[in-house]
Amino acid sequence: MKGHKPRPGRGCGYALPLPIAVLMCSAFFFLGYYVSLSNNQEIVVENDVNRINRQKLLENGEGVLAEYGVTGDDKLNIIPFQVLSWKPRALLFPGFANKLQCETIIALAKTRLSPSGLALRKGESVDATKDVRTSSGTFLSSSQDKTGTLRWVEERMAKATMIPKEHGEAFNVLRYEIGQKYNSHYDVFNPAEYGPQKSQRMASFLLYLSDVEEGGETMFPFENYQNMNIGYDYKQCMGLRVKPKQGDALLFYSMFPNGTFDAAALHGSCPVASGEKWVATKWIRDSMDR
Ligand SMILES: O=C(O)CCC(=O)C(=O)O
Repeated sequence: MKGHKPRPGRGCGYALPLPIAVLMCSAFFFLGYYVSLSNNQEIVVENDVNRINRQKLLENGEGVLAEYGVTGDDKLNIIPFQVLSWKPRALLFPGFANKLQCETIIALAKTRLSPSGLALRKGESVDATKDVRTSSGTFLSSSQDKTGTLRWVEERMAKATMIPKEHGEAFNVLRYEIGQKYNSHYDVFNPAEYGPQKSQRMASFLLYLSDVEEGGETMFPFENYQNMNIGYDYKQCMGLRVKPKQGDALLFYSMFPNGTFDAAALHGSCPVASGEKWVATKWIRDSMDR
């Protein structure tokens, strides 16, 4: 019929009074919304269950092995770590080695200690630098250790860094007594100061063999590129400090991936204030040449 006014409540296609139509439309809307939400939740919950189950398997090292290559591993390695800094790139591996392993390495090194040496810059003398590093230490290679402990540590380090163990120098096992320290320095050898180099120490891996009662932290005074313009004297203990704990390991990179030196990798050992500090350092080279 022409001129016929639309009747109220045709919104859902039925001839209903407007309030009931609005009510019903809203009810359908909310029902649809709820159903879609609960479906999504089911998916999320299912993913969570899968993730948690997988996590449990990972923790037990079971049932989650991928196909591996000729040089790969038939087991999982679980090496927890904490990123301590991106500038420099520094990681802590808590509980990397156990007490017995640490004590075995100390016993091996103890009878061979002599005052720690320094690589000298052009024109530097032993006398002028004798206060820079006051610890004693010894170099030990894994072939000198019949217990197999150093070999085990070396292999675990290679896995943690994914740098083949052949890039590592012999372990430098150090003992710091009260008051002994290592002033801040770089592990890389700047050719402008040290002359041409066949390779560089791109990373350093420190395994703490003992706790230290007080002091003895490994320090990074320029962490986050701080303190670089304050006329730092290389002796003061400042910046990021890592407290030695028996069995923990510290890894830091002295070079960027592009092969240039990271100024933030300046580091040293704060003086031991109480107790004794034992640490095994392994310098990792960017090539197998020395
Ligand atoms: O003993 C430390 O914590 C640092 C050792 C160190 O700087 C080094 O061996 O190059």
